[in-house]
Amino acid sequence: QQSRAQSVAVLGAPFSRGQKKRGVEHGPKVIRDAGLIERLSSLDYSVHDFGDLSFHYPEKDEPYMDVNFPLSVGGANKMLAGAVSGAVGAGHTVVMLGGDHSLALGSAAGHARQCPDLCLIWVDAHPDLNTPMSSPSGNFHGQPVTFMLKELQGKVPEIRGFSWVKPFLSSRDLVYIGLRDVDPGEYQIMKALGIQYFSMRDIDRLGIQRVMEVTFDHLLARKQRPIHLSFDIDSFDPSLAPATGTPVNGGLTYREGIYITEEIHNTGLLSVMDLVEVNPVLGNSREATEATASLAVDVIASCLGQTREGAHMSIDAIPSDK
Ligand code: 5AB
Ligand code: MN
Ligand code: MN
Ligand code: MN
Repeated sequence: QQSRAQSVAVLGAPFSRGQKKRGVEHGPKVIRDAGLIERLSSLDYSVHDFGDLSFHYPEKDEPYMDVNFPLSVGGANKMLAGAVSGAVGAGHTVVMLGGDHSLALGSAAGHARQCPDLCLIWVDAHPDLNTPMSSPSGNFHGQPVTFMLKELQGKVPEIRGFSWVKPFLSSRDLVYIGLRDVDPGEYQIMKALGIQYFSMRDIDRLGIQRVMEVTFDHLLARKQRPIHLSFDIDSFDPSLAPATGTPVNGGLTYREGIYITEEIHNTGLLSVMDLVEVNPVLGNSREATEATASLAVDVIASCLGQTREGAHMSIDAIPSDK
């Protein structure tokens, strides 16, 4: 059915300095506790759990323009880039567990070292496309895409901790899905670069099936290439994913979210995925936190081939007592 090597590497990145709320560094633990490894093993994969990266933080890490913790963010992403690159190079499909969304910079940059022709699907309430000058918060988790885009080279200042970063993505190789909270500077960049995006309003108008069709036309029609999926759990409606740092009303339904990931799996081209912004400290109850983590597991399993029509495990015949 699928031709890709079926071995999955799970890589935890317990990092939270891309924003100011504590707790998101526990994302990898709660997602594992929700049964991730067992779920992936029950699909047809050999699962390699690489554990969590351990980041070290400089004692002094003053803001640089509107980037808080520049040395921590730059350093963690550099380390993550090496880990992702290594895992992809070793033939794994990679699942990166955040941590906040600043980590997508390192994850995608490491992926691009092995797969320079990758394309990026960004599922999020937010485009994370502020520059260090336009950011309203100073939080780097609202800026990682800016540092990936070749067209924005020259718009980003040199920042301590970021000297290793080279833009690697063309704006036509990026599609956003789920947007509903876009800052003025972000909107201006999306329009100026002609970035393909589907806001929640677009999903209302077109339906999620058409959205995915146009997404793949846009990214894959010219040529088949590896997909990097960066999935922010806040793309879902807060009623489904309450335990996250920047919830926005009017998000994806469960069925829309899972349809997106099923379709990505069906391309056979998923190479690396990020699952970020699960923050167990922000759930109002234990149930709320567990529901969010369990949703994250569903998203990941669906990306890797879990279907709603029945598992396609290696059962060759209808069981009988013969
Ligand atoms: B997330 C905001 N645009 O830049 C900013 O959760 C929010 O990774 C960013 O999508 C949200 O601070 C970052 C207002
Ligand atoms: Mn995000
Ligand atoms: Mn977001
Ligand atoms: Mn499959």
